[in-house]
Amino acid sequence: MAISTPTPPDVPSVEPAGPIVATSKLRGALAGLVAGAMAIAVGELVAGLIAPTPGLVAAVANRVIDLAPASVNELGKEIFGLNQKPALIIGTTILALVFAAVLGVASLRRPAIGIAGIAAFGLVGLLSVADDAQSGIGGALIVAVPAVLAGVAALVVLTRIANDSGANAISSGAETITAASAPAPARRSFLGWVFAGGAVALLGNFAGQTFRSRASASAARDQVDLAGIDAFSDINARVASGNATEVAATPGISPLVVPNGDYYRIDTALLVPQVNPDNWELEITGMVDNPRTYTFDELVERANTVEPVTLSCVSNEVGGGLVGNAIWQGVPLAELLDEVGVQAGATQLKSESVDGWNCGFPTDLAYDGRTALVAIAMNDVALPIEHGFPARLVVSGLYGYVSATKWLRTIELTTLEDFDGYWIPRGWSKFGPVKTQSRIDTPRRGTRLELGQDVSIAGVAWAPNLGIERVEVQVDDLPWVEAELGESLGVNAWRQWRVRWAPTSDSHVIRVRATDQTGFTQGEERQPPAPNGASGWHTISVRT
Ligand SMILES: Nc1nc2c(c(=O)[nH]1)N[C@H]1C(S)=C(S)[C@@H](COP(=O)(O)O)O[C@H]1N2
Ligand SMILES: [Mo]
Repeated sequence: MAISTPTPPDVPSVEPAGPIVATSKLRGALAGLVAGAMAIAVGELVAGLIAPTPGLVAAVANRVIDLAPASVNELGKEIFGLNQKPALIIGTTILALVFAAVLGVASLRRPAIGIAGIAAFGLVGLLSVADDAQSGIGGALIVAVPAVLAGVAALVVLTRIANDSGANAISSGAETITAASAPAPARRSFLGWVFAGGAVALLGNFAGQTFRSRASASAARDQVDLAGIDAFSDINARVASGNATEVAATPGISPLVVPNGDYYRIDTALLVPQVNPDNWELEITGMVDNPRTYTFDELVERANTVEPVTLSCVSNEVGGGLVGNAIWQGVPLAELLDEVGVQAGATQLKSESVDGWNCGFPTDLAYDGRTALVAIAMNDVALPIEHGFPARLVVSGLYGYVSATKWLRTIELTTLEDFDGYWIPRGWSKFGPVKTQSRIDTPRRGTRLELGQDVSIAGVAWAPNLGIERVEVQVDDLPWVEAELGESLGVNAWRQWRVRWAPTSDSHVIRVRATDQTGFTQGEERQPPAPNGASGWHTISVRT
């Protein structure tokens, strides 16, 4: 029976000539460091995908907390306060990476040591994850096995490259002619691999965290219980009766209340902020007598105001879709402001999101009787994450860019002079009252109709905080005709409208204008969205 040699083919058969010099130790350490980072990152990535299963480091840190004597945990809490857990995770990560770097150095001569070390490291992680209340042995295997494989692969590849470039460096010292040119590319390619590996590890880690926070925010959102609030039943009855009207039934007309999934979305967030309300508070600060914070649960408990409000984006073109009516539930802003005691001279209410976006509007407007809410729900459910979960501002009659901060974190009372919101230096007006507007939803522009066909011209009109009084339609040069209006949900909500008409020639131009309850009628003159909102009559052409 033939017995194969015990030396695996990937072990370098020749050890580097001479003593391992300091630079090659450094290479070994870097190789180990990157391999360790790769293992952790792959674990994070996989665990993030199957969250709430913890990653390897967090699981180990949790076990340390579980196993440490109470006195040690008390001391940790004293030193790090609420940051005890993050501090422990950072500490565990550093220890693991140092361990990996040492393994890397050892692996230069004996790769088996590195492989065994990473496997041991993975086993500790596996047992810790398996022990976690949020996981089990299945989740632990799913996290730990790919992590160990990735770590071992990275270690084997990198130590081999490190040894090759080390060998080059040494031989080049001995040679005389090629010495100058030989080592540089090898060293550079090793460092190239280290950087690439490090970058991949960072990216994997970041992706894992992103998946995890997404899971935790949506899990928290699913648990929000709005059942205690019965103010909905009243408004829902009004919406139902509004939806039952003939105007609302016009094919192609915008709904009286836009479903959350169809609601326009505008923000600067590349990645939607994923906020777990357990780690969140609303802070009201600045020129107030008693600055304080509110937890999400406090806000939910006090969210007894339910109001339909039509929000609009200042960059909405005439006839555009960046506008929508929804039913918002929240706590009146004025109520919270009274609790903190706004000081005289605090002329601007600044608000900021968890991701640093901000805006501001005159403080007076929170007190002039309009609907102004710290909203926690939209159309009967907790705010959708992309619409600001856990809380946002909704202020009737102001464009979103000056008022409607999503993922709200801070309200700060300041002065109009002392602060300009995000969009102000970017060319938009400091003040953003919504312009009274109307839109033709149907027929669509360019539609082919039949001569004499019974056509419903229909759409929506809005003048939030003022209310729509009248909508009129003009076809070609005929007199303006007053439209039939759908149900009113109050001055803040858009109003559906309809006119019945029959085409009489091969082409027609249709335009609409609204009059609000101050008596103002939209003018014909077209203004672009910048700097303070588009104006003009929405006008379409149709053919037969
Ligand atoms: N945090 C944050 N909130 C924000 C914005 C933003 O960029 N970031 N954009 C505002 C703008 S310009 C508008 S029009 C509204 C849009 O709200 P919606 O996406 O829920 O329709 O959100 C406002 N709130
Ligand atoms: Mo906007």
